[in-house]
Parts: sequence; structure tokens; C-alpha cells
Amino acid sequence: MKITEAKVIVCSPTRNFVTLLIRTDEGIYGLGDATLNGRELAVATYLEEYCIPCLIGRNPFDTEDIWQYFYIGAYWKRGPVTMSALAAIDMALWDIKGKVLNTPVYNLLGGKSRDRIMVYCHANGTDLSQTLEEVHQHLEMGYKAIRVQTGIPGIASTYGVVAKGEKYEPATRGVPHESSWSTEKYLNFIPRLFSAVRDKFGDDIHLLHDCHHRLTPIEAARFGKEVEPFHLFWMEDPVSEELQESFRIIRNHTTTPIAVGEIFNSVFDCNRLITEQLIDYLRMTIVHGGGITPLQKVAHLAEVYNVRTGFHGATDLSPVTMAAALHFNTAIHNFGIQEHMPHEPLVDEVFPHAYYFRDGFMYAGDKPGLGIDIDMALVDKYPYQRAYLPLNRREDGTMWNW
Ligand code: KDG
Ligand code: MG
Repeated sequence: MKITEAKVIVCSPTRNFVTLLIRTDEGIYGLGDATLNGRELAVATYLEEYCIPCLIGRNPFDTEDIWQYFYIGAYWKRGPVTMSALAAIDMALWDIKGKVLNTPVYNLLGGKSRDRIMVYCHANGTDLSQTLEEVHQHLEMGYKAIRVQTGIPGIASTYGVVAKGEKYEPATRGVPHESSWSTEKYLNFIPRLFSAVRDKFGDDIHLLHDCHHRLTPIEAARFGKEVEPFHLFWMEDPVSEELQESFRIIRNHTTTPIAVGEIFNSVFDCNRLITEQLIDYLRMTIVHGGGITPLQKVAHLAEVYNVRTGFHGATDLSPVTMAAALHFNTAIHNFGIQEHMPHEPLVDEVFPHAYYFRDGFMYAGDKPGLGIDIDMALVDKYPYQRAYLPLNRREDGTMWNW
């Protein structure tokens, strides 16, 4: 069996997605996601100019060798652009393997370790009462785990929070929006938020929170300590994560579990975090972590050190990544939780899929391969539109992590 064609599809049904479609001489094709939010065309070009010419003629079953060919063989290892491109190739090849063997991809990754995948949703509001109402609505939808973000009094706009009636979307068209930030106001307010949520909704729901890389290690330590009475499922991205040893400072002070990794793209971003047991959940997912092939190795390493997965699943990760993640989550032993930020209905139309949500859990479905497709007629109707993630500045104007 041989790869005969590979095509990059860039479209924007409400937001941008980059998809790789690989065809074989037996008429079977596979899909991979290569979306890197706000930098989509860089990955598309990397695939078209450098990868696709070297893919043609290869056997799609050779996922390990093809992955190493583009990783070791590129000389320029790692980095989000390279690894997202590599992930798309790898996902598409696993999809083909499953279709050829007429079995869901989870069966190729170890089979079913569980029947259902617990997911967490987003509840956010501009103030406390709106946020509590959002939590209530998501409980009604059946979610068992909820990420809670709220507007902070005195800060004009806060990460993850949008005006009532709007949906939070992590990129906007036009030049980047700038938000402002005060660590002091944030740290003073968030424990009150979780105290109010526990008072109103009790102890049974899992509560999560994303600090979005904005604290220093000692500030994150204070955060973790102060929310301990409300036993969060996790605090996410407490600090900017380039310095893995930062997490030791946080760990030394608090028992609040830590999740990190949505911007990681290699095991070398988290090797110390895992082997020194400095985190509890790893968020590096299939698309930005280089594909199913390397993530399997990372997950197996993490299993040894009691670190579980908690894959990133915001709307900028396409339904192709969601499908791959759900097959992966079904198979591995150390699955923790999966983020679920539902796509707009139009996105689901462009990418028809076998996976589904029911009563707080998601299911990969039993179709051969990843159980995902793309509607080429619809794709052409929604061309790429440049969009950026926002920037963030401290109140005095200093650039800060968004
Ligand atoms: O592209 C960036 C978003 O996906 C990210 O900001 C969302 O932090 C995020 C999350 O946890 O979903
Ligand atoms: Mg996050």
C-alpha cells in the first residue's frame, strides 16, 4: 500500500482550521489536524513545502518510521509549527490504518480501557452571579466537571470570560485585542469565587480553573493554598511553563492538583515535570504534541509516575483532534479527563464525526479509523481569515503572559 497524494485544506467555518488529507493507492484516505491557532498558514506551508513531497510513495502503515523521518530527519527538531505538521501526518496515517483494518483506532492503541470519557466544560461570567448561573446551566446539561472562570472586579477583561450571551472563542479576526491584568486583584477574588460555587452547588461536582500562565511560582503557591478548602480537580497553567523547576516551588506549598502542557510539543517540555512528580495532569494533546505516536510514549512514561492525561480541547483544536483524542483516551490506562468546548454547529457540519456527548461523558464511536470526515463542498464556502489570539499587559503597560 502506498501514499499517492496529500493535500492541505485550510478553511474558516467560524474559525480557522488546517486539515491534512492523505490518499492511498487503494482509494482509502485519512485525516489529520494541523491547526495552530493564530499561526495556521505557517503549518500549512511547512506541510506543503517540506513534508508532502517526502510522503508520496511511503507505506501508510509505517507510522513509527514516518514519524522519525520527519522528526529526526528534519534536523530542526521540535517547535509548535513543526510538531503540529507532524501530528497531522501521524493522525491521518492512524486513521488510514484503522480504515484498512476495519477497526476503530482505539483497538490499535490497546483496546478499550473504559466505556466513557469524562469531560469538563467551561462556565464563565462577567461577575459572580452570572458565573454561578452558568455553572447551574452546565450542571443541567449533565456535566460532572466544570471549569469556572469569572470577571474580576477592577479588571476590564479577564481570560476566558465574555459578555453575557456570547461564547468564549480563543481568537478574533483583525489585529490582536489587548487585555489588562492585575495579579493582586485576581488572587484576592478567586478564592471567593470557589467558596461561592461550593456553597451553592455542594461538594460532588469537579471544579477546575485555568490561571492561564499568569502567576509567578510563589503567587501560584498562594493560589493553590487558598483554594485548598474547595478541593479543585486542578489548577491549570499556574505559571509560564518554560522553567520546569518552577513547579517544585508550587508543589512544596500546596496539595491542589496541577495541570499543565497545552502549549507543550515534546516530551522534553515535561520530562522533569513527570519524572519528579511535579504535576498531576498533562494537557499536551495529539495536535500540538506531534501526533498519536509520540503521545503514546509520553502517556506511558507519565503512567509510571502517577501523572494522568487531561487533554486540551478548546475550539481551536479541530474535530479531527477531538476524534483522535477520544480514541486515545479510550485506550490508555492513565486517562484523567478531557476538555470539551463544543464546536459551533457549522464546524460539526464541515467535520461530520462518529463521536458524541451524553450526560457528562464523551464516546469515540465505533467507526473504523478515527470516525471523522470532511465535507469538501462546505470547505470551499469558508475561506481562511487571518485571526489572532489576544495579548495581555499589566496595568502599568508591561507586556505579560496572556
Ligand atoms: O489557542 C489557545 C486556546 O486554546 C487556549 O487559550 C484555551 O487555555 C485554554 C484552554 O484551557 O482551553
Ligand atoms: Mg488552558
